[in-house]
Amino acid sequence: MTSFEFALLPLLFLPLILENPLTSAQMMSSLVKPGIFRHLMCRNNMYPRSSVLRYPVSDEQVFWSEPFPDYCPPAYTAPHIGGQVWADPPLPSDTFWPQWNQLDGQVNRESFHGAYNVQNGLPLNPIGRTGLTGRGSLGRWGPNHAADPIVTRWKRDDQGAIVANPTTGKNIIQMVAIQRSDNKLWAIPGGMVDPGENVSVTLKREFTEEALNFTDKANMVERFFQAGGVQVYQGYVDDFRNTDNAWMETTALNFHDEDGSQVGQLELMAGDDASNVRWTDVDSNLKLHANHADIVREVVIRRNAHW
Ligand code: RP5
Repeated sequence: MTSFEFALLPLLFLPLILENPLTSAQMMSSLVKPGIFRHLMCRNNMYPRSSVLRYPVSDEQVFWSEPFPDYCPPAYTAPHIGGQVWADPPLPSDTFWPQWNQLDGQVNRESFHGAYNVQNGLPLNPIGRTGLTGRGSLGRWGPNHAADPIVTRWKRDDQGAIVANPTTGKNIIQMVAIQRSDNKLWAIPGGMVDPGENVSVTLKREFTEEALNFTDKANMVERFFQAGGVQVYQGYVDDFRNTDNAWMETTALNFHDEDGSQVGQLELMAGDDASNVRWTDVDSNLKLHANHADIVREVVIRRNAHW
């Protein structure tokens, strides 16, 4: 084999690299790593839909390994989650004994970041301090598992030609974004995984409920999702609802309509807990809820799109 042929070898594997998900270790390492990543959205602010102020936590005080003797966070669990079927009972309790770090009946209490610590009977946020104990408005103690469908297509002009950015020369990718009713921020149309539910079911359900509301093209949508997505991230979400004892984790998959003939053609309609929905150009100016923009960036890298 000549050195020129040898240099071309990686190209042979390119289709494989593009079609196969990264290993979960690779995916997590690129975004959120306990001991390195410092959450931002769940610190130094008022807890959403409450008058509870989080105890101040500086960048240096996030990790549990850093001594913080004065740390005295308030406890808060939103009254409206009491008695909900999707929520755990309060802790401590004589009758409720969650099985941490494992599948607990139908409820997945495992974290994508390995075993989390449990202190005084309560699970500890694997990233660090948030300035608040309790569950806030999250249903589960420990990880609250969500799924995020990143539905994309290429931006096209009136003639149907793909539009590239003049500076980078790379094609512009568009995603379906919803505006969340709770914080008014644009976001991936994700949602919570029900106990025992397969993530693929959650992904399609959430997208249909939040971005399509009603569609007479249900079969096409079904086929689009069944064709499979590419997993781009699995791990912690820097969600504004996180606390020291309850936090969001997600599995995010990219469903790409390459020729724009499927979901790329559908009329979007906000439903469920979304107040707006639209196709959004994706680039480095993208501002989304939590760390969703970082997750979407993984799609951009995989698709070699403009950023
Ligand atoms: C985010 O909140 C997740 O990434 C997901 O998009 C969403 C799930 O919560 P709900 O939209 O159901 O409130 O942290």
